Amino acid sequence: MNELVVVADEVRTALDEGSPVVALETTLVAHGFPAPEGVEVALESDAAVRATGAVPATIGVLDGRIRVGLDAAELARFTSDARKAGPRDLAACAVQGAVGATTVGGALAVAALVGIRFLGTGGIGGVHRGFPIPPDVSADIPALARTPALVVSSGAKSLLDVSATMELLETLGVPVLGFRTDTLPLFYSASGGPPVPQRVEDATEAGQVAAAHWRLGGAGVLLANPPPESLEAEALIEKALTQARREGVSGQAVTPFVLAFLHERSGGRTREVNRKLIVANARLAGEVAVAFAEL
Ligand code: PSU
Ligand code: MN
Repeated sequence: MNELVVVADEVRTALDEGSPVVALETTLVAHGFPAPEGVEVALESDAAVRATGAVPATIGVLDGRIRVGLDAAELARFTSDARKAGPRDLAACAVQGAVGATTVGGALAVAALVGIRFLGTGGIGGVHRGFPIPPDVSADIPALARTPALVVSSGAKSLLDVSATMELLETLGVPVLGFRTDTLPLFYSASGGPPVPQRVEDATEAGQVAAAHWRLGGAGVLLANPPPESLEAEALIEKALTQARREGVSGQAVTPFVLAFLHERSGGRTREVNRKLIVANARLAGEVAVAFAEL
């Protein structure tokens, strides 16, 4: 295989046997939470995937290699000074020996390479609000459009233009499945989002739709899972975005800036909800991976 990519033994064995595997990204570890909470969230997600019977495969760049499957000591290296690694950044991170914390898009690019079909995260990136100049559309979206994998998230992060993100997903032919919901969850809150085109009632049905989509030549599928606990954060999000603009924060730095602002100004409440929904999404990704393997 590709010597740039190192797959942990446990993950390799599971893939060879056709056993369920769930990819997890590392941007939320490095940039989504203040240390050491990112690593704690990663370990909780890892455990949640294992509890379903699937094998977790956390993806990041370390020591010149794209690594698939990371242990606790390796996860601890994804500190806030890690590079944020989207699809465009993987190669340079590897060549330059930088620690690369993968986004959903970055992790999907690796998943496609090694044949992983499921990924859990908090909220995917999407179209940023107000169509800024230059426009800011997360690489998560085109990665979803081209990768045959199902991503479980609590919708798109609500700091985005969520309706525009839904429209773009439709344009790119990405099915959005509401998990026991008719509307797209808004990351921190379960309600108030745009309608989803399809609703599924359980992990098996989600696995069946994904399998059918792939048999029809389709690629990414988004399974939108409402957060286990809801929080109204819109007023704070607007403040955070204003502050980001005032400070000239742009590009890859916007999402971590806004999340950190919200975590601080909400007295840690957004952090708590964010943490719980990430773990819940990892668990659901495991359940769908297991159901898919049994189809
Ligand atoms: N979900 C979270 N916290 C995060 C992310 C997702 O709960 O920090 C990360 C993911 O890695 C996602 C990225 O790919 O945010 C999107 O960043 P951007 O909008 O810059 O593409
Ligand atoms: Mn961006």
